[in-house]
Amino acid sequence: MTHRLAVLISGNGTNLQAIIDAIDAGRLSASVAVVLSNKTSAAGLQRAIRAGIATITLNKENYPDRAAFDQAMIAELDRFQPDTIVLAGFMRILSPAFVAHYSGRLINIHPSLLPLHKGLHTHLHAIQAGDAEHGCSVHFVSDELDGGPIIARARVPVLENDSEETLSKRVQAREYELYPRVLEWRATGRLTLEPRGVQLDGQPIPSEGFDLDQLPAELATAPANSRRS
Ligand code: NHR
Ligand code: GAR
Repeated sequence: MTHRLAVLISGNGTNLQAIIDAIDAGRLSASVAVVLSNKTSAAGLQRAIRAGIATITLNKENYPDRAAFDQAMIAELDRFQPDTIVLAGFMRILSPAFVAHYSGRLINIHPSLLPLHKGLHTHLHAIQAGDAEHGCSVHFVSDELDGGPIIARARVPVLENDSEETLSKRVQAREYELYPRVLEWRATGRLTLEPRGVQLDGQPIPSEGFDLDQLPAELATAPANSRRS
């Protein structure tokens, strides 16, 4: 009955931790059915184990090509019957076959205000471009890298003396607010991807997604079962 998440990671897993914490705090009515990593060394795997969540690690060296690797991911993930596949610092590009298999169920958080700064090293690019603001975006995944339909974004200022590190920390703090929020809309069946675009409560959403700091009233309220932890 509860909405089942599969979380894909490659590294630290702090977004995974924010999701686990939101579930524990009653702010997200979902369960993490499985965590999959393409890196044996990913620290996020320990976070999953500590939370009693099943883990899968797949090493690309054991597969002849991307298609075979992605088919193996599909086979492993489908055993857990996930409702939503959550990319959380997953650093490997997904094949069209993978994207098609999970069409409308595959979501990513990207560390920029999309459509700005697609790809890697986004914080450096925002600084070098002289952007006054930066942030993160949650989007449905399509075959166009970081180009799928945007669901919501959160902004941060870029400060005078920011380094990649100081700016990324500021952005990540917002990721931990934004991702559980969006996933709660999924878990409660409010958020879907339709042929005509992203729908929330059966209505189209702005093409640049919602702004976390300017949510319409019906989205801004915390769920009834939320409690402090
Ligand atoms: N796959 C598809 N099809 N579409 C997207 O939008 C995807 C995706 C897979 C991952 C996350 C993404 C990000 O948020 C993501 C979005 C990895 C790379 C990359 O270049 C780029 C973007 C993202 C993730 N990966 C290299 C590769 O060859 C490897 C880089 C590395 O291992 O460090 O896969 O930014
Ligand atoms: C996050 O900041 C996420 O936005 C970014 O990597 C970090 C992962 O941190 N994602 C990408 O760059 C995707 N290419 P985490 O592993 O601690 O959640």
